Amino acid sequence: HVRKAVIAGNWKMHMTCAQARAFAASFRPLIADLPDDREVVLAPPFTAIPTLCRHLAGAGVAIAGQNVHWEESGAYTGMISAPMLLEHGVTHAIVGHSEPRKYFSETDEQINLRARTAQKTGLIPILCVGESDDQREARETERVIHRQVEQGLEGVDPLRLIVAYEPIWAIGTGKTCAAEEANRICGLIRGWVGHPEVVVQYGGSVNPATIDMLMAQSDIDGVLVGGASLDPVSFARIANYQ
Ligand code: G2H
Repeated sequence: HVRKAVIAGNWKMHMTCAQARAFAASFRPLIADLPDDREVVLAPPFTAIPTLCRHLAGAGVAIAGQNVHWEESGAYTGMISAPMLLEHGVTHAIVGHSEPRKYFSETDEQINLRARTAQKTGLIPILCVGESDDQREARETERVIHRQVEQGLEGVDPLRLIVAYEPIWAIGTGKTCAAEEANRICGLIRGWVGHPEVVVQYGGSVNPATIDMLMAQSDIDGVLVGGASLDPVSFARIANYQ
């Protein structure tokens, strides 16, 4: 890999502060000898961010928000802004994950605003894209992802960006996309972004048994891990991929 690999964990709505503290204590020694060709990022729930930052300080783990609002402040009950994240030392923010796209009807336009604000304030956006089961069946995969990339990245600098390809049918289902197919789509995404240096991750049921095969692909520069990032031993094994 020419590009530095980025191994990211997305805890979704899991982990209290007490659980995050216990995770950090177990995880820290397991990643002490990580090769320097890779970076580890963790996206805990907002409430666990200060705890995790404190307990993983100096361990070489970057912290991400699971989302970020496009306004820096304002009347948006329940939302979290980029300055609020930056104040805690957060460096990345996931935008456009399929869950908020589905449950909160987030649009590509809103996701684009989030990505822009993230970059403008100094956060690295992790833009998630991916097709649903129906779209895949209808052979619309490439068209759907092309649109998500194009609209999501309008006015966004490809150099301070991560794109995660997460086929929705592979999320939390135990079905991993075949490594060669994931690689093919990640290569297309790189072409659409139009910059060879952009980091493109694969996400969707990544686990210790599939990580080595995925990371051996030429266009997969990292992974976004949900379920398997909740267990320190599993996530450390993933971070220590061969
Ligand atoms: C996809 C992924 C992490 P999981 O949502 O973003 O979750 O690995 O549980 O499929």
